[in-house]
Amino acid sequence: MSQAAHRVIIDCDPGIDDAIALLLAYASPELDVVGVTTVAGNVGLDQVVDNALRLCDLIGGAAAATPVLRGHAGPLARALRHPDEPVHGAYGLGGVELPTPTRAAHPGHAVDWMAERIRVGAPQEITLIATAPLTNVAALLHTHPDVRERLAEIVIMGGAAFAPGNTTPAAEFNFHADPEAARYVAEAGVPLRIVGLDVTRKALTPLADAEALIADGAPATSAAGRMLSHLIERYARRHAVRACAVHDALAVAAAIRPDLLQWTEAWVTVECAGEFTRGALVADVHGRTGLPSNAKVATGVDAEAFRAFLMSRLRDRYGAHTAPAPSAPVRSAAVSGAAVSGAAVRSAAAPGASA
Ligand SMILES: [Ca+2]
Repeated sequence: MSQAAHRVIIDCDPGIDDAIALLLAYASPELDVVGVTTVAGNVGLDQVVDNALRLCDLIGGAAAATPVLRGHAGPLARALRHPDEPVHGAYGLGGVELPTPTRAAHPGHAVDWMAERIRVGAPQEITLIATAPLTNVAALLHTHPDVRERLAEIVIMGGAAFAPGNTTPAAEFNFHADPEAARYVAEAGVPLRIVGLDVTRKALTPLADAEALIADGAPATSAAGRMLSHLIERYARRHAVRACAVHDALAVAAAIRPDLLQWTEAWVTVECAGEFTRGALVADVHGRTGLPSNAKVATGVDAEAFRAFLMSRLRDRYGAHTAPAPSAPVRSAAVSGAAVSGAAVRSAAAPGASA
């Protein structure tokens, strides 16, 4: 990893697209992932912690030593509502069974760990990438307000400013799951980039890419391909297209290559009380409120460039036929690391999130 790598904490709820997001982050020399924090969302907290640990083992190298922390088990101001549809399949990873984790979660609570890690770093050293309900992030900014000015930025996968929701007609899953947290983060005064359904639905990964990853055959590419295939199957039933959005991976890409997207400055907030609009992202792009911008909202994306970026990063870092590069010694460790049981598909029903 280069000296210039940007330090990030990834707050996630794996989740297939979280899994691809983690794979992309660790495949990107521009990022140094210093911690993976977890929060209930796509599936319950125990499952997302377990999945995050399994994914870090699968990635190997630096990931296998990155602290993985348990965060909140549900929203602070309302009951946890699991998704109605098992979009992410059994256990949240599309039925792809990864080996039992080789370690336990890092001791302590994710929120306190984040606060400490941000404090010991230089100002603006850490960017937070949030790909789950914003419960942990809101708790962090509320309980430890001093970290607000020390964070470089929060890149959020969430919301649908100018597009239909995926949980209700108005709301995207992460914001709908904990709208009070989303609103708190939106209005907390930390620089925000919001990557919502406006762009993630435009940057689809086609079945051909999933199949190419499976065909590659290395543990991580194969697992990624099979998880994506599961998501594509689900997506095809609803949207009649053999492709899927990989929401969280686009948020990671936005942290690395913001030039892949178009951004609009806006004052944003999140509706918490609406009968039909609870969890909706409200973006004041025309200055109706007179309030100053508090976020950059992604409104467009170069879908082909993102697709090529994601595939090349996954293949270069994890592919079976890629020679290890001298600058990335962890590459060979990941490829020869944890085996994936190709045929193992858990069949138990488990909650998943909307796609
Ligand atoms: Ca997620």
